[in-house]
Amino acid sequence: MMIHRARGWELPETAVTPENWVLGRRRGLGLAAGLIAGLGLPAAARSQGGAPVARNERFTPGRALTPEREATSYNNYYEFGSGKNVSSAAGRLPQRPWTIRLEGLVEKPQELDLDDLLKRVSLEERVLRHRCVEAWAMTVPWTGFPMADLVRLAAPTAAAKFVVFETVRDTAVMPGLRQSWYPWPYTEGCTMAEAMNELCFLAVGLYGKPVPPQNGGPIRVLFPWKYGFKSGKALARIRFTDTRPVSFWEKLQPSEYGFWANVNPEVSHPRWSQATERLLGSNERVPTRIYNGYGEFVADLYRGLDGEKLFL
Ligand SMILES: Nc1nc2c(c(=O)[nH]1)N[C@H]1C(S)=C(S)[C@@H](COP(=O)(O)O)O[C@H]1N2
Ligand SMILES: [Mo]
Repeated sequence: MMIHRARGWELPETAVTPENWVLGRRRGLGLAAGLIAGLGLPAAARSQGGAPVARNERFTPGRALTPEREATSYNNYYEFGSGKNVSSAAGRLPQRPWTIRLEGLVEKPQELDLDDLLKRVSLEERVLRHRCVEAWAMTVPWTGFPMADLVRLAAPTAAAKFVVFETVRDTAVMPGLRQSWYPWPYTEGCTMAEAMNELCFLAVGLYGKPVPPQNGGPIRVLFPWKYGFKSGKALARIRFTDTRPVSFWEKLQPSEYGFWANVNPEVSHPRWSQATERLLGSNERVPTRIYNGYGEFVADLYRGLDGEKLFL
């Protein structure tokens, strides 16, 4: 029997107003239609039960949307520099044609054209909270599809235990790649169970438009319950392996960044308290929640892993 428990983010919160909800929803649906038109998908793929791209209401954000301008102008993207103002530099990254390679321990290694891939999945919109380890946060509407759908396309073998997400390495437009002390390409990873979790999402749209390059266009992964650095941008390769990958930040600074990186207000980063977070576009600080408030969906993934550094 299902017993309804209040989810973390259903607790009263100052930022929520009915206006935000109504506006956000209408705008989301309207612009999502634009996104699909913009991606050039066939008409058949556009209508799903009447709505162009329906918002999945299972992941209620419990917070006001971050203004689009803030979310798209305050970014972390080290390939384009270590500052937050990378949108014009990232704008030089070509978004099409784009291919993603599925490789490693899979039955069907393949190189997928992104637009072909988008014809084979069904898109939905999700408003998700994002929490950077630097203690800022945003709440934005993404369009995309569950990572589990891509895993099924790749058909990993029984030996696959981990998934590795690799960002494109485009030396022509990414000046950061010349900084040879960084372990390029930007690489992140998760367990198979995490990749199959319904919250793990591949985003191709943001605010109903293609994901802007600075936010990880044309396609990025999202782990909304983990610190933002896990959510790699501009994915070129997705690899299935039996070995736990060492990711970009973990290679650079293993005392500060680990493999799991689940959000936890009670486990401080060596340089930042994680107790609260600043909402982009406002002066407000709000309490941070364990698993970024998504514990109901993901806490089970970590049962029996008590010896692991789950929050680093
Ligand atoms: N390829 C790549 N992906 C990346 C990063 C990066 O530097 N390069 N930064 C990460 C960090 S630290 C955060 S907080 C988020 C920021 O996403 P946003 O700019 O869309 O807010 O992207 C993550 N993904
Ligand atoms: Mo971050």
